[in-house]
Amino acid sequence: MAEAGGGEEYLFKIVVIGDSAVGKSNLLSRFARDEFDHNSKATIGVEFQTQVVDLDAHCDTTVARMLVGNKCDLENIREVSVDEGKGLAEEEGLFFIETSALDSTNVNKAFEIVIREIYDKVSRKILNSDSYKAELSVNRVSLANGVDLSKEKNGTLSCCSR
Ligand SMILES: Nc1nc2c(ncn2[C@@H]2O[C@H](COP(=O)(O)OP(=O)(O)OP(=O)(O)O)[C@@H](O)[C@H]2O)c(=O)[nH]1
Ligand SMILES: [Mg+2]
Repeated sequence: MAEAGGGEEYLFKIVVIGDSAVGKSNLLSRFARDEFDHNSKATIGVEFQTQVVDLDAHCDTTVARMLVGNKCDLENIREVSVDEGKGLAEEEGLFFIETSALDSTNVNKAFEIVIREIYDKVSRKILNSDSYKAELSVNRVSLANGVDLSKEKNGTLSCCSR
């Protein structure tokens, strides 16, 4: 977690899987580069794209799963209703969202929900970890052992100031 531009940097890996031609590559390219390809070729193997995202808020497993219904711009030839999609997602315990890589509907939102969920889970895990708790109690001991506690009131010495 390096400091960059005043914030912390995390690396999240997102795997997009689904039937052929549902729009996985275009969802990624819309998110990472704001590009859409009407004639995109079938992906052979795996493709990688990266994007930097700002998280402005804090966030037991460190995996988040989401069911994405892409091509929601094609309302006139819709085969799966929103309710059907939601129902399936609920059964599987997944977030659900409909997107369009073509007109950009919900593309950023879909990725942001997944990233935020992972971030929340990681943060909770760290806060609950024994090593983090141990570190807190060590700090408390050292504060009680002779450090000028008045500094703590000024906010220059506290467990949360790091
Ligand atoms: N109307 C519409 N077309 C889309 C959308 N997303 C992708 N497409 C089109 O659907 C076709 C397949 O898109 P891809 O992104 O290549 O699909 P894919 O899931 O990566 O396919 P594979 O690599 O074969 O697994 C292309 O012709 C895209 O232009 C969308 O949101 N709306
Ligand atoms: Mg593809």
